[in-house]
Amino acid sequence: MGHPTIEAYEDPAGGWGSAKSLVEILTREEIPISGAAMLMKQNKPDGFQCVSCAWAKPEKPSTFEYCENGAKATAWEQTRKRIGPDFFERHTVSELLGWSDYDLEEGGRLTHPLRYDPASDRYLLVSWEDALAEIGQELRGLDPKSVVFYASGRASLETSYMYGLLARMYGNNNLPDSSNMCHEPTSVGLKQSIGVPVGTTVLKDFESTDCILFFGQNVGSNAPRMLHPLQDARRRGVPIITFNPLRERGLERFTNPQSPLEMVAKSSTRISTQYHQLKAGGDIAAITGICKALLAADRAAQATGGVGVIDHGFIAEHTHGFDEFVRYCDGQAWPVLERRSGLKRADLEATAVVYGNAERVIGIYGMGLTQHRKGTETVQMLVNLMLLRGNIGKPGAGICPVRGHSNVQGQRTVGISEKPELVPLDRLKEQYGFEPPREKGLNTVEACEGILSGAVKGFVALGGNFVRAIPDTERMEAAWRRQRLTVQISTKLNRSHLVHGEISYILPCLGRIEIDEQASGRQVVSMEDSTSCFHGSTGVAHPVSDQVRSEPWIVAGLAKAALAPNPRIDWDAWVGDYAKVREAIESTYPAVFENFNARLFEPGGHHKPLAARERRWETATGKANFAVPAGLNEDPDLPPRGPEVLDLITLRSNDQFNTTVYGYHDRFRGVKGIRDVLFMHAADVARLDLADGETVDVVTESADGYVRSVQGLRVVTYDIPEGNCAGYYPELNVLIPLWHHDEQAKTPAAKAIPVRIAKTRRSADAN
Ligand SMILES: Nc1nc2c(c(=O)[nH]1)N[C@H]1C(S)=C(S)[C@@H](COP(=O)(O)OP(=O)(O)OC[C@H]3O[C@@H](n4cnc5c(=O)[nH]c(N)nc54)[C@H](O)[C@@H]3O)O[C@H]1N2
Ligand SMILES: Nc1nc2c(c(=O)[nH]1)N[C@H]1C(S)=C(S)[C@@H](COP(=O)(O)OP(=O)(O)OC[C@H]3O[C@@H](n4cnc5c(=O)[nH]c(N)nc54)[C@H](O)[C@@H]3O)O[C@H]1N2
Ligand SMILES: [Mo]
Repeated sequence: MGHPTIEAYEDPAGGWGSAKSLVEILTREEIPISGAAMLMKQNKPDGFQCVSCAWAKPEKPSTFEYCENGAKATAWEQTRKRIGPDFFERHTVSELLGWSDYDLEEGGRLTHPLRYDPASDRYLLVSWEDALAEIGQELRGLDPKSVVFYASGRASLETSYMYGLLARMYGNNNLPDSSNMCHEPTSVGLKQSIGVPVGTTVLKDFESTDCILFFGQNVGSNAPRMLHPLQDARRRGVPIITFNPLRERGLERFTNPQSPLEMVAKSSTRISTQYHQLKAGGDIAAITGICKALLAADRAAQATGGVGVIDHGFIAEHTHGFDEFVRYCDGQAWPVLERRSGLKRADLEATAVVYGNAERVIGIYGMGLTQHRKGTETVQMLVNLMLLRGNIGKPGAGICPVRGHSNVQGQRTVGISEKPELVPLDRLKEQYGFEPPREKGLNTVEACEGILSGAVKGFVALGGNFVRAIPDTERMEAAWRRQRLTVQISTKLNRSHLVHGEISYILPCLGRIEIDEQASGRQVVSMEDSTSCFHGSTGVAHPVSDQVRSEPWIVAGLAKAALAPNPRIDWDAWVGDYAKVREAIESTYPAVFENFNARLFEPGGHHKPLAARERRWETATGKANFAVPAGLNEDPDLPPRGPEVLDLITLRSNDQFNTTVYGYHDRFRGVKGIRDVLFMHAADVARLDLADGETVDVVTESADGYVRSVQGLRVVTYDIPEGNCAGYYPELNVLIPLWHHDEQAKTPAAKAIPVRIAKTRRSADAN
């Protein structure tokens, strides 16, 4: 990782830095530059869908329809490096527990099915036949209610549909997915407010929007391809107003690395026209202020005989709860809004002026809104603002949650949900002739609670790195080991393999980039992007080993091993031809997947119907609902806190995909060679008698009796609001108490965790 350096980065997002970073990773993963031709197939109609983020893919892809981080994801999956049984001859599991996330995955692709052997403390080679037989036998021996089927949002629609069916035929709805840690407040909040659990914006809306509000999403690192429509919008003069505690480079300036002209001229586009560095958890207060300013402007306009600033026609015809919402806004005092948001009244009024003058506004957001104790209310507060001027259900406008994993939204669409009411269970019953379980299943937080209490005894994971992604690492790891059975379907080694149950398997699978040959020939799969658009995907690279299996093959294998045969499901036929799975999906969801096989490769994909886009409101009131928050605090935590308690934000660097750490270079934030850092405001550094570069320990402020601490973080003085600090996920997950989650959606609140900071005591003092 080299010598750690911290220095301000002056270049725009994209640009030459991005090109250089790409060459570095292709070289490190030993991918010959000719192999980089693979990248030309990324997000193309005849190629594969990128395995990185879920951002929409355009109808007319450019030659290089990938970004720096998408290319890194490809290089990471297609690395020449391998982890086979010989790797475990050299390393015991206990030894590997001391390795970093980076070192574990950097070992390469998993090539063989493995079973944990307690006698030697190693994973040993096992045949697929024996693996599936023992897992099946164990699953049959466990109470179905005690087993969890997790999914990390990468697996295809086909695999996900089969996986959901496996869980339900086995006997539970315990189907949490990464969405539970991510955009669940979107699913819950938008459904209540506007009747759809997903965003209403499509790529085309970016072409005609005339204002963009951007809350809590780090586009330059986490959805870089979105910088293209943002840049286009800016060129048309569209204002972009950003609310983010940190000054993220992608939200400031962008050079398109795929434009020779911009690269040579070193020109860049200014992205945000206003940048408001609010306090973590200050969004409810900030948006309340904007709404308050709009309502005031509206009254003033009406008093002078004008038509007003808010869309009274839309509100009367389409919404419910407006009067109560107005009373709420009127009841909030400016000084309180200023204190809680950390912004000035003038900033919020300035936003209101721009917003009020625009006809078609898009409201974009990410984890900065959802990962809070009041994440759902915060999302709904943004919807309230959109509703004031009818910005839902018209071209060029809409709400735009930026989803995480490339098929996380799609997994929910085809039945990976712990909420039985979201799945057409009667239809499944009719189609497959079994009685689907009707009681609610476990979401991520409840699964963790079940593991802590001992109620959960078996855990099957379709991808991901659950143990590392969840809060309360120390408590959870200890409890995790008490499980009877853990099964991980994975491409790369990670900590969730090392912290394992009594009986534990690693089942290696093909990645989406690889060619998938089955009985009927070469298979294609499908996914849904952030804008509810379905795309087909075709693998192009050779499988990493002849011992890896496709995800549908593995899920079918588990189903055949664990379930009694069902004459209406021929798992082998599905595996032989995924088109048959798509037919089954269409039959379960006829309205959403009409003509699925025929439309799979339509240029630009095809959209699923969304009632809210047509201003049909599938809510309890039949209208779009204004939702009044219970208070201004996104994080109503502990009783009075002293000034020494800071709010910690955990976030991603530019060199990682979730728990997958590609490297130690967070270029835009100027941090190289180190991840153990704590970004702090200079005034807090001084007030706490610390110094830049000094090493500190961080302890969570919690009244539940557990001590959660991280030692040895390096202080980096940074442009972040006073009272906030920030550091990297997943290293800091140990600091997040499990109870620190959104009340409604139960999403772990990974932003604004109350912590205390102190100088690291040298080991001599500590003894
Ligand atoms: N390269 C890459 N791409 C990714 C991922 C990755 O790890 N790497 N992860 C994928 C996944 S699963 C997801 S969910 C997305 C995540 O993408 P993001 O939603 O961008 O997630 P974070 O990195 O957590 O960053 C959240 C942003 O919110 C800001 N923020 C923090 N607290 C607050 C707050 O209280 N209010 C406001 N307004 N802003 C706040 C932070 O400063 C940061 O800029 O990206 C996806 N794409
Ligand atoms: N503190 C804190 N915690 C967070 C967050 C945060 O912002 N802060 N963000 C949360 C969010 S938004 C999310 S989405 C979760 C992410 O949680 P997860 O989705 O569980 O984690 P990932 O890191 O994406 O999983 C990486 C692993 O997936 C496996 N994998 C990769 N590709 C494939 C594939 O094609 N098939 C299969 N079967 N396996 C594959 C590899 O083995 C790899 O090691 O973390 C959450 N945790
Ligand atoms: Mo996510």
